[in-house]
Amino acid sequence: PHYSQEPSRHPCLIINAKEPFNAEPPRSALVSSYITPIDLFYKRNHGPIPLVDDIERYSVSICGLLGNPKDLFMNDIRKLPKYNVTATLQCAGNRRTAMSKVRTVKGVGWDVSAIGNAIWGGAKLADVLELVGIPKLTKSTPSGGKHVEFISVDMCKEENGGPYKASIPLIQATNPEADVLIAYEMNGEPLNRDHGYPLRVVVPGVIGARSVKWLDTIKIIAEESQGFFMQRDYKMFPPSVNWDNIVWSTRKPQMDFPVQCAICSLEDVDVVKHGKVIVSGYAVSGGGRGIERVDISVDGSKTWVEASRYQKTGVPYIADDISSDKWAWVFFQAEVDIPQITEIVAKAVDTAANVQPENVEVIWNLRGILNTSWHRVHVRVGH
Ligand code: MTE
Ligand code: MO
Repeated sequence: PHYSQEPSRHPCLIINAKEPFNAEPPRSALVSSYITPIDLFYKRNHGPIPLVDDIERYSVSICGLLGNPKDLFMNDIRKLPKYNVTATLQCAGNRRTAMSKVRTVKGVGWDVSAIGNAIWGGAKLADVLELVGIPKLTKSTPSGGKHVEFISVDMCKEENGGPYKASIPLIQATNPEADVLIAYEMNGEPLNRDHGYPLRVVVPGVIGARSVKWLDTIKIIAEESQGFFMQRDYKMFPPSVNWDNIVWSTRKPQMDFPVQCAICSLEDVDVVKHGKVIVSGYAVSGGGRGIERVDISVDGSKTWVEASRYQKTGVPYIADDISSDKWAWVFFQAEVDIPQITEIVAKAVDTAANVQPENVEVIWNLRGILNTSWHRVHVRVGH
């Protein structure tokens, strides 16, 4: 693989790995706007960024278990109804660095910013599949338990130089309400190379690993994808499993992400002026579940205050309201009085009353995924 044709990137990004390029914005930049600017959006790659230059000839082949395979060109996709879906993409490895402090885990280290919220523009996968004769999901359509595999053009060492692959169940792919997109725009601009130009999949509410970039093939298959990133990565194992006793086939590929939150207005160890501190950050849950509550403690979790929540500045967020963005994060904010030296803690509750685990130890796993433990920052009052 060669890294001589990488795109240029914003100098603010914190680089966690250079080749393949993996980078995240500083915490404070992450929460400076509800829609994450493209150049500050985290970049998560497993190989060099592909260069698709002949857009006229670029096509996506739809094949596999169907009677009528087809190559779709950009124009075919653009002719379909266009949807703009505001959705938060989160890498399963978000907050991995903190998990690694308990016991070493394998994978690129990330602080709390392997996450971003964008307006994805494109066609619904359900409409694309209809073009090859696969009906949209209704109560009576049997899916036969099939899956839809997305195959890219990038080359990953985990795939022995082959392309990145992932799959989702056909019932999700054909459900218009699931809002799975074949996206060609991000925040109103054509997708850039880092984020999947010319086409990428966006699977809202699901770990970022299933949102395949640089899409080349959509394949209808009988079982879930046998690709590396489905079968030997991005699975959640218990703390007892280590590299000597791991049996990959005992677990399912991770899909929805659990409830998560992080404080982004403060870093370890910030020195703050006496008195009031603004504690702000993001909260999000997978599977389209909204955020019910965010609790903040400044006394080691003895007492809590509830933070205010919003998506649009100045408008209180109401979970499950039609005016709220169902697949998107929620920003929270609270003003607190802090003692001399303290740990500030944030934890979120989603609309299914799912809570975050108190400690990272209890969810430690060897691949370091889904660190959704209570988020803690240490601050000190100075002068
Ligand atoms: N798609 C391809 N083709 N190659 C990749 O390496 N990484 C996945 C996913 N899609 C990846 C991919 C992972 S793990 C994540 S978290 C998201 O893309 C990151 O998307 P972003 O770089 O646009 O933020
Ligand atoms: Mo990821």
